[in-house]
Amino acid sequence: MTGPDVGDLERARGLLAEAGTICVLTGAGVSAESGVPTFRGESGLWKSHSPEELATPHAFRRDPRLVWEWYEWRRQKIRECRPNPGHEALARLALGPRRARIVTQNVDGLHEEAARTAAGSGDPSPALPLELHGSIFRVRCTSCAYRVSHRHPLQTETREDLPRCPVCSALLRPDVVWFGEALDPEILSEAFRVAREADLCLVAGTSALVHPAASVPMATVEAGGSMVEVNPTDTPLTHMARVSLRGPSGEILPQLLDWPESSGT
Ligand code: BV8
Ligand code: ZN
Repeated sequence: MTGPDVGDLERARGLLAEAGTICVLTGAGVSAESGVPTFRGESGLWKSHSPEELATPHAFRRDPRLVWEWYEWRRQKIRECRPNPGHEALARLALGPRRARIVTQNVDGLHEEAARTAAGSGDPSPALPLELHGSIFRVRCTSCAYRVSHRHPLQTETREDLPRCPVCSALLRPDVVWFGEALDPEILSEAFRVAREADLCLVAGTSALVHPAASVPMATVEAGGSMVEVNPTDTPLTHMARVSLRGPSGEILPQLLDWPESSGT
């Protein structure tokens, strides 16, 4: 994978340097270099499983054991993954002097881990992402309001193994947003507010196929801002981007963000 065009990198750095506020939208591609499988593309998760079959309320109603088996398989893979230099560069940007918010479609928790590491004993909250699609390491009750962080391994061999709510004993489910489910309205409106107020939307590692997430960067452009994209391939957003940097985000984001002018230092 060759690196981005140097001229494009310079132009992107210039756009970052002059941006007062920055909105970042990330997708599964930002976690690819950490070893977390993406959804689409060559080694994508959807290659062996169709999203309709697993990431829908209907699938869970029909076969909760199969859906939990798939999520626990992903949780197991993600537990072994660490943030990569792309997550770390974004955390430094969001903790730095610039006003930058991270909005993510990812459910893997790697932005949060990078934020806590970058913050050290400081406050990580400016770099904690808005998680549009929830978290694979949180579960919630299918019947009452019970919701809790949940990282340890789950047995999924039989239906009796599946986790149940300690309050009402209904089945617990992964606290992620499935296809056909509404996103959390407060998180979604906050994400669009951040995008509208941003001078620049930095879009990294997303195929921009899933809505309403893929519409977030459009809100920046429609409000008069600009867009910079980081992705090895073209996406439906490429035509709206001032610059589209072709390459892996783990390499490009540090080159783009750890640059004196663009980080505002
Ligand atoms: C809703 C669950 C309404 C958690 C996910 C027709 C047209 C438009 C929309 C629709 C439509 N039909 C149906 C819809 C709506 C549907 C949708 O958008 N479908 C799409 C597929 C057409 N959306 C929904 O259902 C949403 N809800 O609309 O509700 C509603 C309203 C009110 C009341 C009731 C209902 C819910 C969407 C959320 C679905 N949940 N995941 C989980 O299991 O993980 S989506 C899933 O895809 C993930 O969350 C992921 O975040 C998301 C997007 O994928 P990407 O992150 O972009 O990843 P992908 O693999 O696709 O691409 C990776 C990219 O990285 C590629 O571009 C690749 O080139 C790049 N890359 C690879 N390596 C690198 C890299 N980039 C940088 N560096 C690298 N090294
Ligand atoms: Zn309950």
